Amino acid sequence: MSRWARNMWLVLTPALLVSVALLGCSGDKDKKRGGGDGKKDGNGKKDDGKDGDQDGKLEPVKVGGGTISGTITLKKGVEPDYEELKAELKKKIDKNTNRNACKEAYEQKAWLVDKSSRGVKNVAVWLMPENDSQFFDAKELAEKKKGKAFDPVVVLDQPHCNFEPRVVVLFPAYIDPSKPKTEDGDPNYVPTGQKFYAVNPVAIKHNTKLIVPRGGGKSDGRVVPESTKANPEKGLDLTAISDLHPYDLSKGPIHIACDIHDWMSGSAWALPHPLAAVTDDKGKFEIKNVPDTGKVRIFVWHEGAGFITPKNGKVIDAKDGKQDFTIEDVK
Ligand SMILES: [Cu+2]
Repeated sequence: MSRWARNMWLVLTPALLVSVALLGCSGDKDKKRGGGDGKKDGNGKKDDGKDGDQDGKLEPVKVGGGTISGTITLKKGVEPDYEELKAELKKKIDKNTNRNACKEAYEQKAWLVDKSSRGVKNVAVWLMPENDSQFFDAKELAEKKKGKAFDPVVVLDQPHCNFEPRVVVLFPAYIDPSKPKTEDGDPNYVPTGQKFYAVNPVAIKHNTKLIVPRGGGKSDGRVVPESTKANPEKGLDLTAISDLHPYDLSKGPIHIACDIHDWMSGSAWALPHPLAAVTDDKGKFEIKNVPDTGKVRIFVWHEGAGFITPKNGKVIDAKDGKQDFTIEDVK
């Protein structure tokens, strides 16, 4: 660099810095004008819609006394490849050192379809408020002021090298209605104290592993001490180990697996409220404490079909208490 160029640079640098600083100021001003401040100064109706969401405000939605129930069925003529599912399972089990103890796991459990009604078992169904900027105020349900809204102890048993239940909906935390967001802008979750125990009643080893989607806690896997449904606290408290909390459910479920038996598979959904259910062996579900008015979104998911509703849910009237869905296709 010549001396002239160096001198010019020395002169220009402060000038450049000043203009960058000025640009920065006006940029900030624009941001404020288009963002949250606009709402307060009455600067037009445009601002209280989408910009409000960008501000990340969370509005509580009251839960109520409504019930939504229904049946999830598999479309007539659509059949999972049961033979292939069984063959895959058998291949994995036969290779395993515990093959004799795990023989009862030969029976596939991914698709449990009732022969006469075609109702599908183990479909997870849950509700969410109409908009992402809202949350169900589940504080009273968590504190059991409104009857038993959820199971404080959920047990994941594995008596035959299979998880029982195979699909669970959990309620590890609710959003604090008095302060829905943390200083960092994340939902302000309050733990419900719900336990999610893995137990192992048999002599063979299982290491129960949770693979948790981003934002829902940490993935972990460890050997389950000998324990039964009757004394689940001797097993593993998976909620505590993985620090489970609600997350963006469009990412899919928490996958439950076992490193020792690679066919073992289960799914868990961690929700910020208990307005959720898993279908029984006739494909039936029931969700209580549904808001008395307004709209909600319903979500339906099966491990062999994925989301039956759109990933963002289907908007329904909260009073529309009957919700049946048909699984049109298998993965
Ligand atoms: Cu296992």
